[in-house]
Amino acid sequence: MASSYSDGMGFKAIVGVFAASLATAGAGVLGFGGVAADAPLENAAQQAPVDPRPANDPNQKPASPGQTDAPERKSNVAFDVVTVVEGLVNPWSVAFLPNGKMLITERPGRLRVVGADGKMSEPVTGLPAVVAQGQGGLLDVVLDPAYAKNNTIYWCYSDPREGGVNNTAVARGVLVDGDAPRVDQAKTIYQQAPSLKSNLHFGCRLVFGRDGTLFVNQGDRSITEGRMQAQKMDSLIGKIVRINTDGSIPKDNPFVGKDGVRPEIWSFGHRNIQAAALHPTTGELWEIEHGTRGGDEINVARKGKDYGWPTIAYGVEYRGGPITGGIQAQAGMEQPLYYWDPVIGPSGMMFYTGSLFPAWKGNLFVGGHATSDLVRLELEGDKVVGEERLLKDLQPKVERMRDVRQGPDGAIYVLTDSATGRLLKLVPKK
Ligand SMILES: [Ca+2]
Repeated sequence: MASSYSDGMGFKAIVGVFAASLATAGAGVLGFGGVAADAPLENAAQQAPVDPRPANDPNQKPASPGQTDAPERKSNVAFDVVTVVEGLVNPWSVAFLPNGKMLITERPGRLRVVGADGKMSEPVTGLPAVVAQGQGGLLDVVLDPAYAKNNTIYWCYSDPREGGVNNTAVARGVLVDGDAPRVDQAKTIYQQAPSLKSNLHFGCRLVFGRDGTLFVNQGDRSITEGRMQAQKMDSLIGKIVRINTDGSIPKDNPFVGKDGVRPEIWSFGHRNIQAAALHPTTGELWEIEHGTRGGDEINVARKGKDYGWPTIAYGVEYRGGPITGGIQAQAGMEQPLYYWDPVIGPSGMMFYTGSLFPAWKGNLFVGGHATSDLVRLELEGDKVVGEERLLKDLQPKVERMRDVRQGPDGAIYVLTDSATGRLLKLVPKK
């Protein structure tokens, strides 16, 4: 039943069933753990995949060894889970202000300033209206790299357009904190075009490159009309775009000056990106896409490259049946570094660089929205060599993960997605 997941929509009905299947699966995991305790960890780890559920698409084969099903690697790191804030309505993104406070978006359209003590402000005023339907609403929020000087923030959201259509948009503004926090000079700097009538697959994560340009990681809007544009270069659907902070286009974008190609495009053939981060060593953009059923995938989004959607894809349609031509590879199209089958429903990611958890340094953490866990990946260069699932037994209730970030204190912060969502903080066990 968990395979009914379709990235964020209408699966209240399956949550209960999924919790039950987790409980069943838990017994298997514990049994494996018992074996591993007496066996060399490396040997045991090479044998068992981390996710005991059956594959969504048992017929597909990875293009290269290790591209899926990394072995389980238990880190045995002891940590406490602290609730920092509760009572958030479908929180989507958290950003850390230099004064110890935080910004948190709630998908229905509210931006909150939250103190280190968990005290939540009234909604920040001055933001434009959003389409709060389906997967749409107020999504990611990030600070300007020079925030300490300019107090500027950027957010992406689902923008209602005339005629009942909408798109993913990015706006900027100056945050004025206080008893009644507000954003001044709010200005939309980017609109995904064309607008479509859909409440799905808006993406969206914002990531600053080291050169100060802004990557907007988007989706394909789910409907066929959008999906088929992921390979069309006169459309911004299914693309990662790269813009300057005033909305202008960097001169070194890959398609600047090419006839019939939108100059905003950085890379193309993307399905729905809700997780992205800059690699701390290489400075490259990594992103994770909600794939098909059996095809969530990690990519390094490189300049001008084609990531294949919907021509190639791992997995099958959520409604059943093959994707497009049912192929997973084609010359000229990039293979994902890694894919999940069964899917995790990825939302939110970060590379851990802090000092609170030395054993986790360099690991990639990903929010499991469908699996209601925190996925920890061990990397060797751009290869995933081990996987662990944390927070599966979250108390007092199992919750879906929407965002994961490293705080300035080196703790790991996780936003949970529900009508009573929380900001959690993982700290070393006392
Ligand atoms: Ca792909």
